[in-house]
Amino acid sequence: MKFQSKGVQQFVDESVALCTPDKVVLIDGSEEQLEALRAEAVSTGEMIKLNQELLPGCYLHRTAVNDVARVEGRTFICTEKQEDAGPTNNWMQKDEAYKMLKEIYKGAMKGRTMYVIPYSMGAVGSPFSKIGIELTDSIYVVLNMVIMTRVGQKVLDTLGDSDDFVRGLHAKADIDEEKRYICQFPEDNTIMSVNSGYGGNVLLGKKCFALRIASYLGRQEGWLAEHMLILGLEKPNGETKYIAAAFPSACGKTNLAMLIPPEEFAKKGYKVHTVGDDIAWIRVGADGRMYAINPENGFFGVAPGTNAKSNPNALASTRKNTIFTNVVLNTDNNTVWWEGLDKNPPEHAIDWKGNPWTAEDRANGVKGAHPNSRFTAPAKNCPCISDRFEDPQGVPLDAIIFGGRRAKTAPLVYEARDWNHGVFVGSIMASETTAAASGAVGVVRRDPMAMLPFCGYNMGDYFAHWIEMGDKVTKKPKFFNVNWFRTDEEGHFLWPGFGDNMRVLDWIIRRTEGTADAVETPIGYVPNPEDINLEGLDMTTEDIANLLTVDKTLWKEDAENIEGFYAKLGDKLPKALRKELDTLKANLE
Ligand code: OXD
Ligand code: MN
Repeated sequence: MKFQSKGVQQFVDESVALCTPDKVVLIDGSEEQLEALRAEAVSTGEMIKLNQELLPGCYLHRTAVNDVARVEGRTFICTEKQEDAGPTNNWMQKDEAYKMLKEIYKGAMKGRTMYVIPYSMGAVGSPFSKIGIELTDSIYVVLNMVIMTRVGQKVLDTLGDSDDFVRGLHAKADIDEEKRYICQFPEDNTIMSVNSGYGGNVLLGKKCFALRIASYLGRQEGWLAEHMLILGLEKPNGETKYIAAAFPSACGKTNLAMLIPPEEFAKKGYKVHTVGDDIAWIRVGADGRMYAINPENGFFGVAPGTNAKSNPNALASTRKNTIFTNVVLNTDNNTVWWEGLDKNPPEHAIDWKGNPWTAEDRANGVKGAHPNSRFTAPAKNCPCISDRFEDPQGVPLDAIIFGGRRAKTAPLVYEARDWNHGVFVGSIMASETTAAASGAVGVVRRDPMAMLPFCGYNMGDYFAHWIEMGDKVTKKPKFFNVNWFRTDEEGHFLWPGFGDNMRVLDWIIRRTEGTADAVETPIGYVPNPEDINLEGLDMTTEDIANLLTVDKTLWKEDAENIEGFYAKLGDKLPKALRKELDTLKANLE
């Protein structure tokens, strides 16, 4: 196999010598080649072809039972010095990591085929875009990458003889948990993933490249790679404002990105357009504004809970050319099902482990789909995909939102005073553990900018990079924090969420335009209850007032917790953030 780029040639040759596959196949992106791979995966049982009338182009895959989620404990940032990975990442010295990994990869593809996937994160040729080469022995990975990224010969043509690409080597090996490693080498533009076949660990364009490697590249090159959705909010006058928003995993990013406005808003002409649901690459434009692209080409969404009410746009996205992972197979009509899809679980079914799933299992509370089961759906399937989804220049941001899951502390929404305060608000993002997760309830986990598992370098340097970006962004977006998860004394949610989140987005946009009011509190600007449009919602301004309170005692506790988190960063903590924390404390006195 011959490549124009010497770097690609060397990477492929060395990886073939190490993994010794029987065959090497270049993925050219042609439908013919992909169709042959789908047929092969079906013949070996790696994928199940679903009902082609009801779900055209759709397939089901089941992972190994020990391999169902990203594994943060086995994810490493491998650098020369530990300080460069920082206190929030697992670290391995990079030469030692290469040595250890090479032993595991040795001969790992014997009897298998190695697929060479040239892919672009971002529209091919966009100035924001970056190229990767993933080598994998999994057809499932190939077919998912084809949905999630732009794949094929056109990418190699764009790369030409350049060596500027990210190397990704994935081998399933024995799916051995003890030898599972997801290693990023940001200093070498390299990713090595072994002994897993699950999405986030093996679709190397996503978390490994578009966040961990890209965040490092962004710092070198003066841009930002963020764990953010991007949406366009169209107003009745036809103008569209763009918002990027960061939330920890499992806080409803995909739902917010595809929000359907409540009837009263829809009637007036408000619409939401999805640009991205998970990752944003952000650069500063010549006009001093921030511009964002979604580097992905599809959605790797959580299936359970997705339904015609919670997210009709996501559901519609999965009705064709989609790969389902670890959901229920309905054997009566060869379609799929998951908990929370509807109230009619299939009578005859196979669960995500491949076992019969019976009425008795259901009565005993045995779940049919894995809670982290997924759909991989092409972005262009989404009924509300933005017409600027492919815009090579990105979309200009008017607001950046941070959010988390807090029962009491954070109000429904508040606005930061300025850029540095906004960065501070992002840096103190946190979620509380819920009863649904194992372990103690109400424990605060700090997840700055939702990047805790995804920042490819020292978190203190990352904060400093954000602060420094403020000098370049002369036309600054405004920063906000939202919390859809505030509860009453009995633990009931106080805010309906979903489509009604539009009411908060509306206030946010009006704040960026200077047409909505707010009051100053110790933590920032909070709306007056009457500033939130409640038309058509069965809530009083008093209910809203309850959602907007800022309890100084709780915030003092939180400030102590932030202090503890910041202490971990040592001298790397930017002075500007130290100052913001001191201001918060003073405001609370
Ligand atoms: C994801 C995550 O899968 O953040 O997007 O965990
Ligand atoms: Mn995510």
